[in-house]
Amino acid sequence: MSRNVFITGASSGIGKAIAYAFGKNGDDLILCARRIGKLEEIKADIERRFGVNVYIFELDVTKYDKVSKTVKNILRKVSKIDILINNAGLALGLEKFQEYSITDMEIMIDTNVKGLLYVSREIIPNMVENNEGHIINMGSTAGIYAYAGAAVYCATKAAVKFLSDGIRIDTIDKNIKVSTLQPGIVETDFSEIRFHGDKERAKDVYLGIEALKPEDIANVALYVANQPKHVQISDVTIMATQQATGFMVHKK
Ligand code: 8X3
Repeated sequence: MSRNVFITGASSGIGKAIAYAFGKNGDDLILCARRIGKLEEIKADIERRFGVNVYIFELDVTKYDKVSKTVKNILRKVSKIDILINNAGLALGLEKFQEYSITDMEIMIDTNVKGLLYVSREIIPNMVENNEGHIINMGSTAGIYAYAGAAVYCATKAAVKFLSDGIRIDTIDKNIKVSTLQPGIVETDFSEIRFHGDKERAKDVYLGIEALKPEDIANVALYVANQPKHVQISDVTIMATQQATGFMVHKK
């Protein structure tokens, strides 16, 4: 049966791959991102390929008022959200903590932590009302293992893991599943964004390693979402074969 799947950060990378995977699976999609132009292209392509309904909304998850209004608007169109995939997130910078840009730190916290909780706080009451739902949060190996130059990014991803666990406890009697996916190195525009558009520096990150692809994470998200009603996958860590821990990578 087709489900309504709400995905944040759906215009590129892992979020976009997840949209395609669930669309192919026959689910209807509610896609949010800041770049509405990209979402328009994705909507047209997914609807044409898979014949599902795709609703798109311009959304900056860091703005609570906008999140609240947009979710109300969405719930007028589709009365029920079955699955929420909190994927929007980013890393900015890779410097020693004592030299870090305060703005970069704040943007990471606003997006990865506050954005996730704003969206969840607005959507979970709908799941509670329906007495079912599934929240899939995008954590990271960075939330398990801290690494140099990434104190704040790692802290935001550790926060994602604990928000998942806390929400799972608070919704235990409502048939709501909560899962955290913790990917390692995935080749997307992640590093280009982290290095403020420095393509050369971004390319170096993926040299000598067969990194994960966004589709690898999307497959896992779909697997997690397609379990029987009584099965809840709480956490999944996904790494490239050449990655042993968060900071231990074997480069050829
Ligand atoms: C992304 C994983 O190792 O590039 O969340 O920080 S890593």
